[in-house]
Amino acid sequence: MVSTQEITTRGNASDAEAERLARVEGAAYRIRHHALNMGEVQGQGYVGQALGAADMLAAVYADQLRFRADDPEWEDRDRFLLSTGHYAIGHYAALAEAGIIPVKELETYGSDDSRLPMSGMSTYTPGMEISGGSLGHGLSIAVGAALGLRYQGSGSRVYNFLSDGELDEGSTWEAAMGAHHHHLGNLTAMVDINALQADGKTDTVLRTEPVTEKWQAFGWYAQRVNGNDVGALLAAFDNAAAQAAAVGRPSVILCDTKVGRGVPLLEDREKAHFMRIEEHEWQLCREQLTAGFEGKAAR
Ligand SMILES: Cc1ncc(C[n+]2csc(CCOP(=O)(O)OP(=O)(O)O)c2C)c(N)n1
Ligand SMILES: [Mg+2]
Repeated sequence: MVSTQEITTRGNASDAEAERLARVEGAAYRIRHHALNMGEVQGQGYVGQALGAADMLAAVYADQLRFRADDPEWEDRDRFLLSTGHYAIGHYAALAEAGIIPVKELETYGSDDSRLPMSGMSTYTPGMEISGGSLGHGLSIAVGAALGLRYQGSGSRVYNFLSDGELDEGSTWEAAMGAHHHHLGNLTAMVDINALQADGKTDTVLRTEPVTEKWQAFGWYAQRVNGNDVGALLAAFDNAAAQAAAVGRPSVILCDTKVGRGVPLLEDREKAHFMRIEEHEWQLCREQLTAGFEGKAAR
């Protein structure tokens, strides 16, 4: 028999989970909105990636990462390393959502003298830990950071955001081996598997599948999820945390995402790597995004 006390506890737990889910989904919606506004400043850009990865970024910034918005260099912060400099537009949107940079500043995206250049640079932007334009180096830096933090006795975690294109790079796999060798339980990698690269579809550029088995073979705790399902992402982070605490293994969350997610007009666009969006389309994109979000909330 289940006691009243247990039912109340379970009820509270599910209320807390529902609140957690709504918080992260709300953050993802605003990240998408900011990304569209920034894209409009330039009329084009890596908007499709930002929309596709918004749920991953929201799960990190609204749920996982320990940081102080008013002190981005706080020593005890967790580190979020963006490998893919061209995803900066999505990262800036997440930094604004997290309160690390002002929302108003997003208007300067890609302009002369802006702190928000089109490719992410650590010297320009608060909260941007590395300059990631040269692909395939982020995981190596993350391994060094995780190792260094452990030597210092720090409890901070390191998160590395990679793209599926970065799995073409040998350096990514060298770093993966190093992380396992050093038992880096304080390291979590997230890979945006949007099935796309600059030169075309990932499976036509270089076949990297079966991806999950590869990470497992390199000694990582690997999970593959729908990266546009916030509930699945949060569950994967919870599993990864339990795993890290139990055996000190690095974890990777392999996230299948859809380029342009949340804006039907952009979801099936050709030349999605660097999207050109016409002047009259931006408002329509925002309306589609809001309609989708409100429709979901009403269900
Ligand atoms: C070392 C290196 N090689 C090539 C490039 C050129 N480049 C820029 S973006 C990109 C595509 C990489 O794949 P991915 O990040 O999965 O592309 P997306 O999903 O954004 O289309 C390439 C090859 C680069 N920036 N760095
Ligand atoms: Mg890709």
